[in-house]
Amino acid sequence: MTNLSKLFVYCLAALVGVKAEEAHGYRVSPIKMHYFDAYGRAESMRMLLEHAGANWEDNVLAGESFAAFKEAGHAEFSQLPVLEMEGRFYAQSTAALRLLGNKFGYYSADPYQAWEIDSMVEHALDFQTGLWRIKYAPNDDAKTAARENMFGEGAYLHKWLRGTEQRLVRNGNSGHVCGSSQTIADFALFSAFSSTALNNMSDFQKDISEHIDKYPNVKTYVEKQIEENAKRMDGRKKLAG
Ligand SMILES: N[C@@H](CCC(=O)N[C@@H](CS)C(=O)NCC(=O)O)C(=O)O
Repeated sequence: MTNLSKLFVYCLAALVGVKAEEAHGYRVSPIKMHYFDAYGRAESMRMLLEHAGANWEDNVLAGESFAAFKEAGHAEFSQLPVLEMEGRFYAQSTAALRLLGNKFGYYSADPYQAWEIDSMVEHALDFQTGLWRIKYAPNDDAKTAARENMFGEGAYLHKWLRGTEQRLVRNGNSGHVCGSSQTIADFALFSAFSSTALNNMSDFQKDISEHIDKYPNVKTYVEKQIEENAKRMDGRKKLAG
């Protein structure tokens, strides 16, 4: 075979390959996480995508780029995060996390198991909402009151950690909070710890980490999840929260 014929055969094979890949959906654009430069409401999804080995990337928005993103109609409720996948834009972080869970095998078709998972996702969000109330309090008095509600004697943090501990015990302290494998509940729960207690740039690190030792199952869970999410933990940008 001459060099020219070899080149022709090579090009033909490459073209057929590309067409086959397109037909089977392999050559799709990366999944995009559109969010601000923060862990916030996007971190559980980023952890899932990294754990799944998905082809994904961050698109960090702020000011003008956020305005342009909204102007383009990509943020259905004018807020972030927005997950972009296969040409569609998905708002509402919990619903988008569940979508990823379904797509990548971190959710359950069983309604009772799904409740176990969803209830922990909400539990994790309650915790983060309490912290955001402190962080974004409109004035010093409101901040002090929100801090007291969260970290005061017998306040919400203690209820929250106790509830987390009990659920982990009920699940057999398997390193996962629901069942015996990683679910969106783990990404939601661990991302809450990773953004705060494990984050030396967080305003709340000390307030939270000093209490974790009182809950041995929570402590073990966090250690196991650090290993489970090592790829994300090692590779991610350091942010305050
Ligand atoms: N329920 C929504 C809440 C989204 C939300 O509050 N996003 C905030 C950032 S965490 C936001 O976009 N703030 C900017 C704005 O409202 O203009 C979700 O979970 O996605």
